[in-house]
Amino acid sequence: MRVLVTGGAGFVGANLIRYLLASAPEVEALVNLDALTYAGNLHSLDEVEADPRYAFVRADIADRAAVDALCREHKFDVLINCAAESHVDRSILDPGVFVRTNVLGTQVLLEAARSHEVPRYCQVSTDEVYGTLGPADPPFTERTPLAPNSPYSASKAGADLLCRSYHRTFGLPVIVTRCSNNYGPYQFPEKFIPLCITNALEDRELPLYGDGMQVRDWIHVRDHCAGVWAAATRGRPGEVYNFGAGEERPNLEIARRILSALGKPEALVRFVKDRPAHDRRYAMDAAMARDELGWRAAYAFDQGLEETVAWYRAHRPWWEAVKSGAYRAYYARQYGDR
Ligand code: NAD
Ligand code: TDX
Repeated sequence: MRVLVTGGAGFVGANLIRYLLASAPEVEALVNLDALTYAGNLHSLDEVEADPRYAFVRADIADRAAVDALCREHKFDVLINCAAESHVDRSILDPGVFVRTNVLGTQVLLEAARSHEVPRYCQVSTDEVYGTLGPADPPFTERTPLAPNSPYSASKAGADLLCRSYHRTFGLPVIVTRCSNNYGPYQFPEKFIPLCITNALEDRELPLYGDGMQVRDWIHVRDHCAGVWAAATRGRPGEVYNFGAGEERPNLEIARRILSALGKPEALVRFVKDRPAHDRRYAMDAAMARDELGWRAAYAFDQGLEETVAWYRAHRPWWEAVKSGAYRAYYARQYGDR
């Protein structure tokens, strides 16, 4: 299979590429298209760079000519779109770039898949499109109405609806996956778990929004990647598949566990001003993925968090270069900076 992964220098994309090259022998060629925004870090792919099946192309998913040329050249069997602006807090500061990449960029990819007759298109989406849950509500299913609350989740919902329309209108074989919060190696330390781990390692405070009792359904990124590949290759076109591990935890509990795992004092927890429109709780019903794709999460949260803490401990150069901005100097040398 010839596979295009967009956003492969990001957290989910880099883990997906590593997962496919290690565990999917059917993948004969894999192209990673990434614009290398602040969130793209090619060092996350250092170990696969020399793999003859792998190639990197720096391009923007909203650049129709670049995407077209790539699809024409490679005749992909599967296109998996992981490229996105992904951080809720940034979407509150600057919503425009989220609409451009997440909505327009997705439309460019869908159009390219249509004109080059790519047989499978998989859109990697998120639980955030469903909005927020109360403490006693049942988890989100694929039939829960979309009710996004941030510019980020609204732009992802817009992309999901474009996917639906390309399936309905043009018969494009599109599959949408929606996953809960991921954690694991190579996650940018602006996100909650790596922020807590790296701050704790530096003896800095852990900022908890509001009362710290917001709940997320945490899943290891490798379980997400296995689900994306199962859906991309075996999912029913036109369908949506939810992924989640059923591991609901309040943020405060996670911060405390990280401090305890690293032998740091609880006094490092600092309550700060809440995020506007902060979703209180996410939880996913993944029964459809289990029944149709035979998928289930393999990681228990306690084990996964322990491994993740150990990974950040052992990979200090990776996250220090991100936090200091030194990773950008690498691109300046290789590609000319932006
Ligand atoms: P990320 O921010 O770590 O990575 C995004 C990648 O996309 C970066 O490499 C960046 O350079 C690239 N990119 C951004 N704009 C681009 C553009 N215009 N053209 C080409 N490349 C561009 O994000 P992530 O956490 O890896 O998330 C990837 C996808 O997975 C997103 O769509 C997100 O909604 C979804 N998702 C993530 C999580 C999670 O917890 N991280 C959970 C569920 C769903
Ligand atoms: O400094 C912080 N303090 C804090 O309390 C940060 C960065 C976050 N938080 C809270 C907000 C959330 O309740 O932690 C929780 C997790 O926050 P994020 O890591 O920003 O994730 P979230 O907003 O839940 O969205 C994530 O999951 C779904 C990803 O960023 C999305 O890309 C994905 O779609």
